[in-house]
Amino acid sequence: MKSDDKNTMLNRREFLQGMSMVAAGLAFTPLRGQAATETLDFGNGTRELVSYPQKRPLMLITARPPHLETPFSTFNEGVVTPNDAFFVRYHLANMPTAIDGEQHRLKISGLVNKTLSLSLAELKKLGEPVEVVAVNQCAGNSRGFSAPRVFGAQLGNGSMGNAKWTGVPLKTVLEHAGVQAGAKQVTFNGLDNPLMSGTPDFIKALDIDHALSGEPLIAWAMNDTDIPFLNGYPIKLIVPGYFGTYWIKHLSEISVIDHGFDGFFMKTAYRLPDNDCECSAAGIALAKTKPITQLKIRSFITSLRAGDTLRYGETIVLRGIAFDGGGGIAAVDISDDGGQHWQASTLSKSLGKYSFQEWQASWKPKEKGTIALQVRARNRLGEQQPAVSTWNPSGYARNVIETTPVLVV
Ligand SMILES: Nc1nc2c(c(=O)[nH]1)N[C@H]1C(S)=C(S)[C@@H](COP(=O)(O)O)O[C@H]1N2
Ligand SMILES: [Mo]
Repeated sequence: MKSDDKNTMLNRREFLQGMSMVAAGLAFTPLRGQAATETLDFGNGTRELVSYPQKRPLMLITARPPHLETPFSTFNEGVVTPNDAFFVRYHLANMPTAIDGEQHRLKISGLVNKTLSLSLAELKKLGEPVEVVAVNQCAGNSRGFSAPRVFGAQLGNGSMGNAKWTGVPLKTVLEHAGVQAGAKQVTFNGLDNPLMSGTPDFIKALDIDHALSGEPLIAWAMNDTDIPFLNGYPIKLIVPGYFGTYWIKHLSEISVIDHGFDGFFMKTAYRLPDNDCECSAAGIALAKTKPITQLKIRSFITSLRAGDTLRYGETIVLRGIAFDGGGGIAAVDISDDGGQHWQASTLSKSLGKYSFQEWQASWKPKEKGTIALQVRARNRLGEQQPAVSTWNPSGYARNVIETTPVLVV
């Protein structure tokens, strides 16, 4: 029997029971054979759809470590991204393949009065659970649209998702340990490790004020159920409004330190040009960079795909999503004339300032032919998406006004 055949026999229940990704040594063999693909609107943009445990078929970026994107049509199913459709991103190949939630411990050490090693049950007893609906977006989401092309995974718009997270505030845990004077940053590490000794571990840091602000959470539930294995079971750091890179999965170690953490994934990777536009020109070395932090404002039409055909004379309802780093979406407008005129959309009830914000607008094509529909969001801070895309060497934080060309006949 080929391992692919064996994999199809693993049912969902087997994985949910022990949260084990290994059954008979089948760790992370994607379920192939459907031969289904999705094609992104840039060069070499065809992606195979593959099934991993607890996941519906997602777009395969890399198999080891698993990197999966959400097909964009998912975002039209609802404002909350289902767990089985949520994207997956890992950096290190030596990742856990089986985790016993009851045995898992979260260690808190460094500049604290008392070093802690907390079980999930102990963590849950530290305080009343809190909930936040928040967008997890990879810094490299939409990187594939960068022009000139940049290094790194050529991602479409599916490396983002919106979920309800339940957990305990990081602040509560840190206060339980007792933060000492002189604390400057807090570092976060998960169970995954590098495969080779020269590769740096994936560790991220937050400033102490941010860590103690009450906003970051240590979550054990995603959309009211266990966090899927590939999204960080059994606990994950949630940093509302910040890019996904800070949202450490399989969180196992927290350390309070008296200096700025200078590990590879803070000091070298996940950085933006340190200037007002956070942008640079291709081929010119960057003078100064800074860590990427908050999400930039974005919006999408989800109810139409590029190339869809519409009937002249018919009014349709356009739908989509918008989000930002927590300022709160104030308005989403659409344009069918290259941005000369904008029509206001109606915003649905908000699920919170860190959530996808649903919008809709009635629209009637004024002429036949190809029409470029555009969508633009503005937040309560007055920030608005730019009409022209900026560029940075890693293709991070793309947030240009999106255009969906449709054919009216
Ligand atoms: N332990 C661990 N946590 C991690 C990462 C990782 O490689 N290891 N990658 C980060 C990055 S860059 C992103 S975009 C998000 C992706 O979260 P998801 O896989 O749950 O969608 O996880 C973050 N947390
Ligand atoms: Mo990421």
